[in-house]
Amino acid sequence: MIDLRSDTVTRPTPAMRAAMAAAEVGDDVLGDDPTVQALERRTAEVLGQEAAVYMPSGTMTNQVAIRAHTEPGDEIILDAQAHSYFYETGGPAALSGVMCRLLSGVRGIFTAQDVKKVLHPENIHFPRTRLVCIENTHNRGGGSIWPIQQIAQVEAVAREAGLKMHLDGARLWNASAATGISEREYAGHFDTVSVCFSKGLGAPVGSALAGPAEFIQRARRFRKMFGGGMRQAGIIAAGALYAMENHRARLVEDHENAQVLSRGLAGLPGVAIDPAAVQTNIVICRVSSMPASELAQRLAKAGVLVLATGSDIIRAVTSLAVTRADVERAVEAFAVVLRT
Ligand code: TLP
Repeated sequence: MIDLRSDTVTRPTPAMRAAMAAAEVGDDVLGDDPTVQALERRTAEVLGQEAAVYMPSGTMTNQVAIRAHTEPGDEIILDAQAHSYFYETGGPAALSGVMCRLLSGVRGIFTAQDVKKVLHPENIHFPRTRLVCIENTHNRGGGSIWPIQQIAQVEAVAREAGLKMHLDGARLWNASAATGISEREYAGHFDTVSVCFSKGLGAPVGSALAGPAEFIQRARRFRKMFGGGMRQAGIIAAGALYAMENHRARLVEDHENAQVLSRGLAGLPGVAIDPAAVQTNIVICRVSSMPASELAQRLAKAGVLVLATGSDIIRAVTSLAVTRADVERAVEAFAVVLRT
């Protein structure tokens, strides 16, 4: 099977498993796991933030961030396609009791003006707006990269209005690999940053939330409350640390493979895709000759796994789990299925 469903499907490499097997561990809830601590320190350093806290998932780092930035009844501003809103099971409402003010960005990317338009005047009728969330790269935007200037403009509007900035950087690594702009430079525009080790970097489990030391201490309480306090988590943290140190540079290979895939798909009947719009490792195309779910099923029979993320939308993601040859074979499978 060629698995293009997500970059979450990657399995730990032998070297990563060796690092995990050799990890020193302790009870992290009691503050005793040296490997978790090393990962947290190193993550904070890479992101240029004061502190970081390791959690089981990107959903938890985002939702803990939202919870720690807000109180029930507050409002947060984010794109309508943002993972934190679209794919996190109603977390903002259920876990934080906040209102989501949704923006309609272009491929998940909105403007400072969009934010300005939804700010409330100081008045007893309105919820208190607290937070602007940005996702970079943007998943449902097709791995789109936020221009750093545009982040700075949004930040300026947010700061002026007294709002905090949170980055869902599940794939910040991909943005940095593609642009050469460091993770630290992107992160400098935000109060808090969530990063995932279990996507393109290929670690089996985990994400981190980075930010000011005092905020991260508060986030630790919510991590515990949400059930994310882990014990000998050094075993998995070692995989995350290994991934962050060794797998960032190779992400450009995934981006090249996404290019090969998108160019291959662009030539096929009933597929709409602009390869120039594919900036990182996520390839999204529209299909017109059959429902996307049916195409996904037929491709699976031909040995290629993709996700139908809309009635006419197919998503294919390149990662450590797929080679150039796999991607070429996937294009052939698409061609066969679409022509029959
Ligand atoms: N994304 C997954 C699915 O949930 C859709 C995927 O396959 O792409 N932020 C972003 C931008 C994400 O893409 C994801 C996962 C998360 C957060 C959540 O991470 P996890 O899966 O660790 O909770």
